[in-house]
Amino acid sequence: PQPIQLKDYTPPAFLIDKVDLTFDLDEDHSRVSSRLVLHRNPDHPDARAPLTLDGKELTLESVKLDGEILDGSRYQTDAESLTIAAMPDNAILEIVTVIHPETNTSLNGLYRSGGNFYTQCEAEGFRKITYYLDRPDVMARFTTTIVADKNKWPVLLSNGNRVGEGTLDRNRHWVKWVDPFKKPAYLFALVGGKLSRLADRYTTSSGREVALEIWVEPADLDKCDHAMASLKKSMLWDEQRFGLEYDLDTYMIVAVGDFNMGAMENKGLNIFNTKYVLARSDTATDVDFDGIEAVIAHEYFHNWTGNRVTCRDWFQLSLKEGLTVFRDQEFSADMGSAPVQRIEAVRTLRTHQFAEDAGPMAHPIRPESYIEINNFYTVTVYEKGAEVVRMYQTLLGRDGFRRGMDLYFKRHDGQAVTCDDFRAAMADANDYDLNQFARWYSQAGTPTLSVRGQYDAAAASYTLTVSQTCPATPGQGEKLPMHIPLALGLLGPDGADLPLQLAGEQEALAGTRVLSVQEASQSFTFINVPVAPVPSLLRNFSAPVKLDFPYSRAQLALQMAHDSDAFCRWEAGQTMMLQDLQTLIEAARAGGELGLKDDFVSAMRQVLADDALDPALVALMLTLPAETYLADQQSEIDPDAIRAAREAMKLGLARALRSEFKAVYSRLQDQGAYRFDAQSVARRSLKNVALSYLAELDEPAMLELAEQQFARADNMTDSQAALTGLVNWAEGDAALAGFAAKWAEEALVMDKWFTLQAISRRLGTVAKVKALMQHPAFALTNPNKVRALVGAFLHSNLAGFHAADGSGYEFAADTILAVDKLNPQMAARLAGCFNRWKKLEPGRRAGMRSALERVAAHAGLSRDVYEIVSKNLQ
Ligand code: DPP
Ligand code: ZN
Repeated sequence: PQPIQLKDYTPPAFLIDKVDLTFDLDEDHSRVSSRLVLHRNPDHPDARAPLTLDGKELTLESVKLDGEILDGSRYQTDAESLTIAAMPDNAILEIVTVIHPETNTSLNGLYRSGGNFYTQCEAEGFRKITYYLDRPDVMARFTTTIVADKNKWPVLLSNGNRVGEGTLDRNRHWVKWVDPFKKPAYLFALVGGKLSRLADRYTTSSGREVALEIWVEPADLDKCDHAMASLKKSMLWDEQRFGLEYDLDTYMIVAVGDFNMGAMENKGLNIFNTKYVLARSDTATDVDFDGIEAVIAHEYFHNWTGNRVTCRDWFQLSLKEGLTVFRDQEFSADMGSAPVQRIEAVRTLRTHQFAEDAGPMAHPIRPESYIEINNFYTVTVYEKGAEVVRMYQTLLGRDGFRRGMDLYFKRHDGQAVTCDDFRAAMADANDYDLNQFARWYSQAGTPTLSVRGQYDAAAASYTLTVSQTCPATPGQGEKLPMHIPLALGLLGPDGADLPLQLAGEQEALAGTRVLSVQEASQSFTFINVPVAPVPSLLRNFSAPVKLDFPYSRAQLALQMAHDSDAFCRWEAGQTMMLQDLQTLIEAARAGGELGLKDDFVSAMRQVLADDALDPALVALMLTLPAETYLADQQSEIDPDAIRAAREAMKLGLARALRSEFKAVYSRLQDQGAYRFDAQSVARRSLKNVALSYLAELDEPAMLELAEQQFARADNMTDSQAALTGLVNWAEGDAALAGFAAKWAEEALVMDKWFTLQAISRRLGTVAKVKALMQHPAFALTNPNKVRALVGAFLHSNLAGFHAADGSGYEFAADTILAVDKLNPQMAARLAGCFNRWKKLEPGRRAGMRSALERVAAHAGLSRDVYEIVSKNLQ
């Protein structure tokens, strides 16, 4: 397979004004009739270019051009296209194709799930429905008529407004939808089936009445209230924060259990993974509730950032995704605790995106080439993309950012544009030079910011020297300096913020300020600094970089106890924790003692005792970094040493702070009936962190705490937390069995049951995972199940996956190949488990290499998996 390059972009030869689709849905095939009104694109360089439509896995029945049936000599088809060489400048093209949703296991295009019909068209699924110009810069007005059996598929949905319906012969009925907004094909959606609806209403700020509908399987109707509440909050928030209103009379969300991604923002008809819709307090955890609120918001926000203004080509994916993730993060910050949301976003970025940026798949947020676009729906494009958008706001301020957004919509509503257009709107609206900032879009890799401080007592000045470097990444040897906003404060000996005054400035300002770092190395001198300060750097994580500053342990302890910036407070604790984990890892490799340092233990004790701190922040400060994150800090990865070190720290803290954890647990234990609000979530999170430490102690009384919580819990957050503590011990078996019996019918709860075992240190072995794949609730065709069991094991169980005998690698290769036959997109995600292979110790490295080579040599590999394994082997 050949890579597609950004530099090869050319505008389409034809544009489509209007498309009328008729779907005739049935059990053993479906027929799609399409009528396209096309005209030649004056912006295309060749005025006589042929028309080449994209199409895959289609059976072509007929082609009509301006009313005339074309015989086979007038067009050509191959596996991926249909070409008509002799095309008039304006034409009406009618095409009939037959497709097989009933055997479509890729979950791309039109497919079946639980008997119903659903679509997923982003990025290139529409070409599996009919021949079309399947590219986002071709925007057309869609009309869709769906015909199907009345009893089997009573509900028939598509984009826009329902304009007609009726009955036909053979017990069939039809529904017609018109979408008044032009859109790219990737935003097309169709749903047909037996579904029930939760209905509500919303009145927009200008008085538009919008009907809100959430469509789910009938048994799930009692799990939609949180999603509906989240939708209404999102609609209000976007009006208040960005002045953006909804633009159709109906907003529909449909939940489906078989879905490759989280959700999809199809115009007026979002299709969601059930995981991001369904929640009842007894089936979903606080993390699930939070995720639903964020994803509902994310897809809703796409209506403006993605749909009204879309991407010119798929290289610009971050234009809509980075921006929309940033918007949903800002929304979540306003709905809950802003610092907690921020720290969690940073954890995700560091654990997953920094790893991607350091491995064989590293790419800038605007990639320059791809083999399979589905492989570029990445944490880099999404989460690092969101950090890049956040940096505009950090540099320009909230009001400046809003001015840029307003100009972006004023210029580009109804268009398909590029990341440069967004950056130009930000620059022009604020008269701010963002030329250097463009490097964030073109350079991959995580920059390191090295900061050194020099206090001059005689001059009462403090000079920070800031240098930046960025490591080489595949295809990019040399990097140029980036434009980096560095937010900081200076702490006095009591931990309070000192006033900040740069040399040359007239007055001092209190609190945080943002320095604009643009050179490879540059200095900033603060004056009137009465004492040597402790710098509080990268406040609120103002840029997606690694920070290097030689903090002393005492300085870290001061920041942990007093920094006014919650992120820096958490970060100081993480820094100390990482230093000590590193020491433990080295000790474990050398077979030495695995003891904790006193200053670390007492800093943690102080955190636990600080009543003024948000309990959620305390919980985060006590949460150890993931094994994979620790692995990424090593020059050579020894999975067993990492596990031993991490467990030694957990057990060491549990022993040292036993009475503190017990006190916290008892204090927070009884909270009354379940509520989902920031305060209740915070209290539950700290209580359950305390329980997770106590459950490490090999003491019957502590396990009894977990057993009691498991038995009494009225909500899934507490139930899952208790079970997590129990599964590492033999006592967990009864609890696991009880859990499975109770929730056998709840697919999303069974996903938790699979994951808990896949990542457990006691149960998470290749043999156990294989056995669980035979469980009746597991299905290799269902992405949620594959992610919950296989994905969790390969990606989140470092020591289990990297078993020294290489069995994890053989299992990974076998499973990737099996899934690839069904669903290449899903298989490629699993294949990412090899991305760290070059950093493993030599024995495991060899095992991983031969597993990778076996996959690469497999005949009939998909483009998706080919791209991942070939880039790994390069
Ligand atoms: N565009 C979709 C989303 O991010 C892709 N899953 O919301
Ligand atoms: Zn998105």
